[in-house]
Amino acid sequence: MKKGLMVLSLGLLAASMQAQNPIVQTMYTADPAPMVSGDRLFLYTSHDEDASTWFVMNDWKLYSTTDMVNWTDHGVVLSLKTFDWAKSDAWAMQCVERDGKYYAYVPVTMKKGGGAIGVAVADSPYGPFYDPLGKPLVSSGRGDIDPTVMIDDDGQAYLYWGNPFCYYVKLNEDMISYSGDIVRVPMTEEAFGKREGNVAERPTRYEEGPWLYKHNDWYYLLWAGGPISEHLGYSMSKSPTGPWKYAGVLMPTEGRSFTNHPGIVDYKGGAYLFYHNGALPGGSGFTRSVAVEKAEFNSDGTIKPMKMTEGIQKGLETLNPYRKTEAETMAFSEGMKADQNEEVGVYVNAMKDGAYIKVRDVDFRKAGAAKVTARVGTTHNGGVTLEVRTDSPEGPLLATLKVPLTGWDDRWAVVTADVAKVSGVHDLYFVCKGNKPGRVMYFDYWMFSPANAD
Ligand code: FUB
Repeated sequence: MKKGLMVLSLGLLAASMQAQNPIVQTMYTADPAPMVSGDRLFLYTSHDEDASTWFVMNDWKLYSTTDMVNWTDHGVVLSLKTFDWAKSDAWAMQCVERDGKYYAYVPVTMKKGGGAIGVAVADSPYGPFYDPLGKPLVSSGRGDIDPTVMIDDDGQAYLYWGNPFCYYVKLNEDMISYSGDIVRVPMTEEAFGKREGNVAERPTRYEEGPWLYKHNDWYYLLWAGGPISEHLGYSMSKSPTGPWKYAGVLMPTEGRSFTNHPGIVDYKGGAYLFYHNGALPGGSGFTRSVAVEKAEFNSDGTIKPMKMTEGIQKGLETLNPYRKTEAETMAFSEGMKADQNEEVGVYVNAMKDGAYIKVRDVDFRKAGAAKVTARVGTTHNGGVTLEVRTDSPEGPLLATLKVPLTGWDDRWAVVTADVAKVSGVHDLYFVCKGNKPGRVMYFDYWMFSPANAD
């Protein structure tokens, strides 16, 4: 599989130096589903295949951060193959933690036809996930997509989903079964607002993509609203089962994708709204990208409306360069494509001369670094280098690593170079240089050694 080497002309990416959105530039991602576990924010996403002109979606990806600006790609953690009975349409999922186990709720189209929601379980957020039921959790035949799960403070878990109607059911403590009837949420204007235009079967703004969330003493149901192109709207209640009261537009329609999809989470004292758009080069309603904004609340519990921006500008912590860091940990990149294999897991490919990775807020401390080491490879015989620079892709040169011919990306070399004087906190750029056409090089990890102890 060499999907990572296909189409996607990232060469056109004229990114502002401040851009943090979209969060992922190395492939197309959609339907963000954040989850906090321990001190890490995990972000599950669906995955639009390159050059798609329909929803061509076969697997789900995982990213994570501890600083809200540098994100690590953990690769594919679930796929249609996880579910024997699933055929296609790996759409919007959500994963929640309960008692040290991780439950991923996914919508798919079944081999026998029709949509359904499955559940997979893992002992770690990174997987491996397995299907404990061997069949769908929900298959009502009534628009079973976009599951969202929230476990309330009293331990009761709720599963909401649906398009064009919104449903919920109470999950049992095992999280893989439910009790009671499936309830259709009353689709009233009071609950979801009045839709513009006259659409008999969709009188309210609710379209799809519900996200159930509790913040202080309010329950929130965020959703993608119509008419298409979608905006994000939300409803509030004092109970997880409603009655819901329409609370307004959270994010108006924008961003070159006719769908949007909310996911909101509290993390390290802030609240963050994740969504998607078509912001990458080649981006569209079928080649989408996830993004994030900081959410702010009014004193009455309502959420301040948001526009799509360049993203979070201030990181929550610095990054230690004296620990091994994966090349797929980045704040932004240009001309890079992610892939994964058995030899090294996830890695990145430089698809053009000058392709770079930006890593934010790297703290070299007072004494600085002596050497930098990286695991790299190329199929070119000579002339390929990995430049390490600070502050911009053309900024001060810290080191130049020669990239030897290794063969294909199942063969790698660990290379080391001396580092110029540097101290304090800098944004770091790994710039891939090589003039021959095609994939310039591939890059797995990097690490500095300190000049002296501080
Ligand atoms: O990604 C496929 C579908 O598009 C999702 O299930 C919807 O929420 C919309 O984002």
